[in-house]
Amino acid sequence: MPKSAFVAIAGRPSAGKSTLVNALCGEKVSIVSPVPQTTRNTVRGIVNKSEGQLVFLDTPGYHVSGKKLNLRLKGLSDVAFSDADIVLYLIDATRKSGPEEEAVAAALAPASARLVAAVNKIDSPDADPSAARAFVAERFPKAPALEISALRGTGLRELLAALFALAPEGPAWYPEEYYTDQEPVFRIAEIIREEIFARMREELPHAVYVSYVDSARMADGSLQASYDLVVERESQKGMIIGKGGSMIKRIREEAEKGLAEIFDYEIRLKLSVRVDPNWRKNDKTLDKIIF
Ligand SMILES: Nc1nc2c(ncn2[C@@H]2O[C@H](COP(=O)(O)OP(=O)(O)OP(=O)(O)O)[C@@H](O)[C@H]2O)c(=O)[nH]1
Ligand SMILES: [Mg+2]
Repeated sequence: MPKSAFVAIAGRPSAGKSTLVNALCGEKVSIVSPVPQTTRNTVRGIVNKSEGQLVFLDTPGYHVSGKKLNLRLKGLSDVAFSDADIVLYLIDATRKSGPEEEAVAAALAPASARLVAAVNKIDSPDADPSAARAFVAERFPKAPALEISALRGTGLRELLAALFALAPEGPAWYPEEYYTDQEPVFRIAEIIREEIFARMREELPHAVYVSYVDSARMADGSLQASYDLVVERESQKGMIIGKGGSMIKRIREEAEKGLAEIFDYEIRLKLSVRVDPNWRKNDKTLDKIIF
């Protein structure tokens, strides 16, 4: 009998969860950036092996804050941790554990019997894997603990073996050729957002969401897709447009390049910027974009 399991990836912002999902799937499933709190949705990545199927749930980095957006993101992560068959707890070996790491460990305590820990970024000269291991051994003494580099692909085979060892027998949830179940409209918005996260600094990336407007198939088979980059304030609008439109042009061009790697038809983007004051505090907007 083949095995199948939903595996929620848990960890602090920037621990490398999305990098890991992409490495495991061998495809660009979830966007990555050096800015903490990049992931805002539960993004699924599917891995098929001879043992069976693992469906990874990339979650928003666990950040405890009273802000409405953060509470929503934490809520998504909490649901994934409690629903999943297995929790894969990713610890960033380059950062000291502190209150934020303690909060993740506390949230995962109820899942301790179905938890695998992975110490990430062991390739980095700043990594202290033994400190991270000691932290895990104290909180989850019975959990398997591995050392990996999501960036380099080190230790992933052993990690998959540890996950399949915990996975129950069951049929695959998705056809074998699937590596994600995301709709194109969402994936395109995410690739645009990734370019914004790569280029904008400080508060700005967090103040943007990408909203689908419309799209049309052209006679040559390409897709013309329009999206709004929505910011919170007029001043941010200028920053995202850049001098003479240089920044938004760059975002568009780089996103189109990224999309060419994912889709087998050309996607041409039309990007506009609009202001939606304080969208991060607006329940209706959050309902639409956080899922
Ligand atoms: N050196 C090193 N860097 C890594 C590794 N894995 C991820 N990173 C880097 O860590 C940063 C954050 O990676 P992400 O994959 O976006 O992290 P995340 O946990 O998904 O972050 P959020 O979505 O914000 O919670 C990026 O700059 C990655 O390149 C690793 O194994 N080694
Ligand atoms: Mg992420």
